[in-house]
Amino acid sequence: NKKLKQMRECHESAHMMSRYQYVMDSLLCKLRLIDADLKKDLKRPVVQKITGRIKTVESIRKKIEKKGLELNGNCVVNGLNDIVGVRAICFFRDDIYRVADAVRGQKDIKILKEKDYVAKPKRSGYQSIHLIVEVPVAYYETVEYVRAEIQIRSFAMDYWAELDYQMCYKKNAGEVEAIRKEICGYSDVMAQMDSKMIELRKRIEQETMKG
Ligand code: 0O2
Repeated sequence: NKKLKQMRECHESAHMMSRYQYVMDSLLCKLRLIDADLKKDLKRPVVQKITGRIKTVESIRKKIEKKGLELNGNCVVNGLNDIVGVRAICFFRDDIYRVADAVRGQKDIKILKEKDYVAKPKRSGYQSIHLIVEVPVAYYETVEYVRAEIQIRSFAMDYWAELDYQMCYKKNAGEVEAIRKEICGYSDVMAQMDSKMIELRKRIEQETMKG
Protein backbone atom coordinates (compact mmCIF):
# COMPACT_ATOMS: atom_id res chain seq x y z
CA ASN A 1 0.00 0.00 0.00
CA LYS A 2 0.89 3.68 -0.16
CA LYS A 3 2.43 3.93 3.31
CA LEU A 4 4.69 0.92 2.76
CA LYS A 5 5.81 2.27 -0.62
CA GLN A 6 6.66 5.53 1.12
CA MET A 7 8.54 3.66 3.84
CA ARG A 8 10.51 1.68 1.25
CA GLU A 9 11.55 4.84 -0.59
CA CYS A 10 12.47 6.54 2.65
CA HIS A 11 14.36 3.55 4.14
CA GLU A 12 16.37 3.08 0.98
CA SER A 13 17.12 6.79 0.49
CA ALA A 14 20.80 7.74 0.59
CA HIS A 15 20.23 9.87 3.70
CA MET A 16 18.67 7.05 5.73
CA MET A 17 21.15 4.44 4.57
CA SER A 18 24.17 6.58 5.38
CA ARG A 19 22.67 7.33 8.80
CA TYR A 20 22.15 3.63 9.54
CA GLN A 21 25.59 2.78 8.20
CA TYR A 22 27.16 5.43 10.46
CA VAL A 23 25.35 4.09 13.53
CA MET A 24 26.31 0.51 12.73
CA ASP A 25 29.96 1.41 12.10
CA SER A 26 30.26 3.43 15.29
CA LEU A 27 28.77 0.60 17.36
CA LEU A 28 31.09 -1.92 15.72
CA CYS A 29 34.06 0.32 16.56
CA LYS A 30 32.88 0.63 20.15
CA LEU A 31 32.61 -3.13 20.53
CA ARG A 32 36.11 -3.56 19.07
CA LEU A 33 37.51 -1.06 21.59
CA ILE A 34 35.68 -2.75 24.45
CA ASP A 35 37.09 -6.09 23.33
CA ALA A 36 40.62 -4.68 23.18
CA ASP A 37 40.34 -3.25 26.73
CA LEU A 38 38.91 -6.46 28.18
CA LYS A 39 41.51 -8.55 26.44
CA LYS A 40 44.23 -6.38 27.94
CA ASP A 41 42.74 -6.57 31.47
CA LEU A 42 41.94 -10.27 31.45
CA LYS A 43 45.00 -11.32 29.44
CA ARG A 44 43.01 -13.71 27.26
CA PRO A 45 40.74 -13.55 24.18
CA VAL A 46 37.25 -12.27 25.06
CA VAL A 47 35.16 -11.57 21.94
CA GLN A 48 35.15 -14.24 19.27
CA LYS A 49 33.27 -12.27 16.61
CA ILE A 50 31.55 -8.91 16.08
CA THR A 51 28.93 -8.55 13.35
CA GLY A 52 26.36 -6.01 12.22
CA ARG A 53 23.46 -5.71 9.82
CA ILE A 54 20.89 -3.21 8.60
CA LYS A 55 17.41 -4.68 8.42
CA THR A 56 16.04 -5.05 4.89
CA VAL A 57 12.77 -3.42 3.87
CA GLU A 58 11.22 -6.88 3.48
CA SER A 59 12.15 -7.82 7.04
CA ILE A 60 10.84 -4.47 8.34
CA ARG A 61 7.55 -5.03 6.47
CA LYS A 62 7.13 -8.49 8.02
CA LYS A 63 7.82 -7.19 11.53
CA ILE A 64 5.36 -4.30 11.07
CA GLU A 65 2.68 -6.80 10.04
CA LYS A 66 3.49 -9.31 12.79
CA LYS A 67 3.49 -6.72 15.56
CA GLY A 68 0.85 -4.37 14.12
CA LEU A 69 3.29 -1.45 14.32
CA GLU A 70 2.49 2.03 12.98
CA LEU A 71 4.50 4.23 10.65
CA ASN A 72 4.76 7.86 11.69
CA GLY A 73 5.01 10.82 9.33
CA ASN A 74 8.81 10.61 9.03
CA CYS A 75 8.61 6.97 7.97
CA VAL A 76 9.98 5.95 11.35
CA VAL A 77 8.30 2.81 12.61
CA ASN A 78 7.18 3.38 16.18
CA GLY A 79 8.34 0.50 18.36
CA LEU A 80 10.89 -0.86 15.90
CA ASN A 81 14.28 -0.57 17.59
CA ASP A 82 16.44 -2.91 15.61
CA ILE A 83 16.74 -1.54 12.08
CA VAL A 84 20.42 -1.32 13.01
CA GLY A 85 21.68 -4.37 14.88
CA VAL A 86 25.14 -5.36 16.06
CA ARG A 87 26.23 -8.51 17.83
CA ALA A 88 29.19 -9.42 20.03
CA ILE A 89 29.87 -13.11 20.50
CA CYS A 90 32.01 -14.00 23.50
CA PHE A 91 33.95 -17.18 24.16
CA PHE A 92 32.65 -17.45 27.74
CA ARG A 93 29.22 -16.73 29.23
CA ASP A 94 30.51 -14.55 32.11
CA ASP A 95 32.21 -12.27 29.59
CA ILE A 96 28.90 -11.23 28.05
CA TYR A 97 28.12 -9.37 31.29
CA ARG A 98 31.54 -7.69 31.17
CA VAL A 99 30.84 -6.50 27.62
CA ALA A 100 27.33 -5.33 28.62
CA ASP A 101 28.80 -3.39 31.59
CA ALA A 102 31.32 -1.72 29.30
CA VAL A 103 28.53 -0.70 26.89
CA ARG A 104 26.56 0.74 29.84
CA GLY A 105 29.65 2.79 30.73
CA GLN A 106 29.87 4.54 27.34
CA LYS A 107 29.27 8.26 27.73
CA ASP A 108 27.86 8.91 24.28
CA ILE A 109 25.21 6.24 23.99
CA LYS A 110 22.01 6.01 25.97
CA ILE A 111 20.57 2.67 27.05
CA LEU A 112 16.80 2.70 26.54
CA LYS A 113 15.98 -0.89 27.42
CA GLU A 114 17.73 -4.08 28.50
CA LYS A 115 16.55 -7.64 28.03
CA ASP A 116 18.40 -10.44 29.77
CA TYR A 117 17.31 -13.60 27.98
CA VAL A 118 20.25 -15.38 29.63
CA ALA A 119 18.88 -15.03 33.15
CA LYS A 120 15.41 -15.73 31.73
CA PRO A 121 15.53 -17.49 28.34
CA LYS A 122 12.67 -17.02 25.88
CA ARG A 123 10.09 -19.81 25.57
CA SER A 124 11.89 -20.97 22.44
CA GLY A 125 15.07 -21.48 24.50
CA TYR A 126 16.71 -18.37 22.98
CA GLN A 127 19.45 -16.88 25.18
CA SER A 128 21.17 -13.53 24.66
CA ILE A 129 21.46 -10.11 26.24
CA HIS A 130 19.81 -7.33 24.25
CA LEU A 131 20.55 -3.67 24.84
CA ILE A 132 18.36 -1.17 23.00
CA VAL A 133 20.44 1.97 22.64
CA GLU A 134 20.19 5.45 21.19
CA VAL A 135 23.19 6.70 19.22
CA PRO A 136 23.70 10.39 18.43
CA VAL A 137 24.32 11.32 14.81
CA ALA A 138 25.69 14.86 14.68
CA TYR A 139 25.15 17.09 11.63
CA TYR A 140 26.22 20.72 11.14
CA GLU A 141 23.68 22.19 13.49
CA THR A 142 21.54 19.35 14.70
CA VAL A 143 21.89 16.02 16.42
CA GLU A 144 19.61 13.11 15.50
CA TYR A 145 19.20 10.10 17.77
CA VAL A 146 18.98 6.69 16.13
CA ARG A 147 17.95 3.52 17.92
CA ALA A 148 19.86 0.29 17.56
CA GLU A 149 19.97 -3.13 19.17
CA ILE A 150 23.14 -4.67 20.60
CA GLN A 151 22.97 -8.43 21.08
CA ILE A 152 25.59 -10.00 23.32
CA ARG A 153 25.83 -13.77 23.64
CA SER A 154 28.25 -16.63 24.09
CA PHE A 155 29.69 -18.74 21.30
CA ALA A 156 27.43 -21.64 22.39
CA MET A 157 24.32 -19.43 22.55
CA ASP A 158 25.16 -18.12 19.10
CA TYR A 159 25.54 -21.60 17.66
CA TRP A 160 22.10 -22.50 19.05
CA ALA A 161 20.47 -19.23 17.88
CA GLU A 162 21.86 -19.46 14.35
CA LEU A 163 20.54 -22.99 13.88
CA ASP A 164 17.20 -22.16 15.53
CA TYR A 165 16.94 -19.15 13.19
CA GLN A 166 17.57 -21.38 10.19
CA MET A 167 15.24 -24.19 11.20
CA CYS A 168 12.46 -22.73 13.37
CA TYR A 169 12.42 -19.03 14.26
CA LYS A 170 10.40 -17.53 11.45
CA LYS A 171 8.41 -20.65 10.57
CA ASN A 172 4.63 -20.82 11.14
CA ALA A 173 3.33 -22.36 14.34
CA GLY A 174 2.71 -26.05 13.89
CA GLU A 175 5.01 -26.33 10.88
CA VAL A 176 8.06 -27.36 12.90
CA GLU A 177 6.52 -28.01 16.32
CA ALA A 178 8.44 -31.21 17.10
CA ILE A 179 11.76 -29.70 16.00
CA ARG A 180 11.02 -26.60 18.05
CA LYS A 181 10.52 -28.66 21.21
CA GLU A 182 13.69 -30.62 20.64
CA ILE A 183 15.85 -27.61 19.84
CA CYS A 184 14.49 -25.87 22.95
CA GLY A 185 15.97 -28.72 25.03
CA TYR A 186 19.37 -28.23 23.42
CA SER A 187 19.38 -24.65 24.69
CA ASP A 188 19.88 -26.16 28.18
CA VAL A 189 22.69 -28.30 26.83
CA MET A 190 24.37 -25.11 25.58
CA ALA A 191 23.92 -23.48 29.01
CA GLN A 192 25.52 -26.50 30.71
CA MET A 193 28.38 -26.40 28.24
CA ASP A 194 28.89 -22.69 28.96
CA SER A 195 29.07 -23.41 32.73
CA LYS A 196 31.51 -26.27 32.24
CA MET A 197 33.82 -24.16 30.07
CA ILE A 198 33.91 -21.42 32.72
CA GLU A 199 34.86 -24.05 35.32
CA LEU A 200 37.69 -25.28 33.09
CA ARG A 201 38.92 -21.73 32.48
CA LYS A 202 38.90 -21.02 36.22
CA ARG A 203 40.93 -24.16 36.90
CA ILE A 204 43.54 -23.01 34.42
CA GLU A 205 43.54 -19.51 35.99
CA GLN A 206 44.12 -21.01 39.45
CA GLU A 207 46.95 -23.18 38.16
CA THR A 208 48.56 -20.15 36.51
CA MET A 209 48.30 -18.14 39.75
CA LYS A 210 49.92 -20.94 41.75
CA GLY A 211 52.69 -21.33 39.24
P1 0O2 B 1 15.99 -10.58 12.66
O1 0O2 B 1 15.81 -11.26 11.34
O2 0O2 B 1 17.12 -11.17 13.43
O3 0O2 B 1 16.09 -9.10 12.55
P2 0O2 B 1 9.99 -6.43 21.57
O4 0O2 B 1 11.20 -5.58 21.82
O5 0O2 B 1 9.76 -7.45 22.63
O6 0O2 B 1 8.81 -5.60 21.22
P3 0O2 B 1 11.43 -7.78 19.43
O7 0O2 B 1 12.13 -6.68 18.72
O8 0O2 B 1 10.93 -8.92 18.57
O9 0O2 B 1 10.21 -7.29 20.25
O10 0O2 B 1 12.44 -8.27 20.52
P4 0O2 B 1 13.09 -9.65 20.86
O11 0O2 B 1 12.09 -10.71 21.09
O12 0O2 B 1 13.97 -9.29 21.98
O13 0O2 B 1 13.89 -10.13 19.55
C1 0O2 B 1 14.74 -9.34 18.82
C2 0O2 B 1 15.68 -10.20 18.00
O14 0O2 B 1 16.23 -11.26 18.80
C3 0O2 B 1 15.02 -10.91 16.83
O15 0O2 B 1 14.95 -10.03 15.75
C4 0O2 B 1 16.00 -12.07 16.60
O16 0O2 B 1 17.18 -11.63 15.95
C5 0O2 B 1 16.39 -12.44 18.02
N1 0O2 B 1 15.48 -13.49 18.56
C6 0O2 B 1 14.46 -13.32 19.43
N2 0O2 B 1 13.88 -14.47 19.73
C7 0O2 B 1 14.54 -15.44 19.06
C8 0O2 B 1 14.42 -16.89 18.98
O17 0O2 B 1 13.55 -17.51 19.59
N3 0O2 B 1 15.31 -17.53 18.18
C9 0O2 B 1 16.29 -16.88 17.48
N4 0O2 B 1 17.12 -17.61 16.74
N5 0O2 B 1 16.43 -15.53 17.52
C10 0O2 B 1 15.57 -14.81 18.30
P5 0O2 B 1 13.89 -10.18 14.59
O18 0O2 B 1 13.57 -8.81 14.10
O19 0O2 B 1 12.73 -11.01 15.03
O20 0O2 B 1 14.65 -10.97 13.45
